Amino acid sequence: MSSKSQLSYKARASNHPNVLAKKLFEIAEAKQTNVTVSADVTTTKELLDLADRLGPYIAVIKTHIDILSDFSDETITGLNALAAKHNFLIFEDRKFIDIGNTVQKQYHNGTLRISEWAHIINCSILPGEGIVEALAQTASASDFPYGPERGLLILAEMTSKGSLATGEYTKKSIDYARKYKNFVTGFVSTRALGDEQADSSLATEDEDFVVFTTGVNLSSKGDKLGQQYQTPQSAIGRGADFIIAGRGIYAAPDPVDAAKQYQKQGWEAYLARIGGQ
Ligand code: S5P
Repeated sequence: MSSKSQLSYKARASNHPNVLAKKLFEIAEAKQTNVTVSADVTTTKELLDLADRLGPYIAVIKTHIDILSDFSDETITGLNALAAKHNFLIFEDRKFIDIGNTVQKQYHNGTLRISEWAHIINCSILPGEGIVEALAQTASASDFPYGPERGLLILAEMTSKGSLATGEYTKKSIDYARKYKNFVTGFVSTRALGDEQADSSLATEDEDFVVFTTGVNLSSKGDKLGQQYQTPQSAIGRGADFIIAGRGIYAAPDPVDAAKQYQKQGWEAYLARIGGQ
């Protein structure tokens, strides 16, 4: 586990050099939640309704904006308003995976205009270093107004059975995170990755990447399509700073009750990890 995992969110926020990481830890501390809800619903109404009802209990909402059947300006305006109302961040789980020139257009332009509204995005590093460089470049362009409020998570591992995001791929994820740490806020992974010392010459002492762990579910071990689940306790014990739950929350009989339960368990596991500081 990373040496920073034992510190409180408050301590990690205090002088974190990555603006978005600092914001994430501040929100977690203020709202006492490390829950990200994966709102994988298919209409704007369902998405905004979930965001409003679950808003008080979550730190981040994760979207797959391209699964909405009715995406429009209203989707963006509505999400932005709810993010401000409830103090959560928006993570578009677009998993960019292409050459630099293409991902810049996918991130910044097109129908979805992701860079305008998503605080956090993620990418696979299968194409190599250029994808990280390209996304970082877009976010730091002098005519890009949201610069410091944007961050990237590198998809360093996956939860699905037979995932090939392992070994050398995961190590390179750490190298690129270190190389572009102004823009790379952290990882989507099943555990903290900092200790792997992929290329230790790139590491710095103040390094503190944020770990988002998906595949969190309290009542299921997996689905019929290869998804594999762990509990909030297990994820946080392995170094997750934020737990991502989808169907465990939005498909529960009462999503608000479920969100509260994940919040409670996630927070207790975090307190146990930091030893009641
Ligand atoms: O390795 C991964 C990475 C991600 S981002 N495994 C995943 O399941 N995800 C995403 O997390 C996936 O796309 C989905 O949106 C969510 C998991 O949903 P659940 O309903 O299985 O909790």
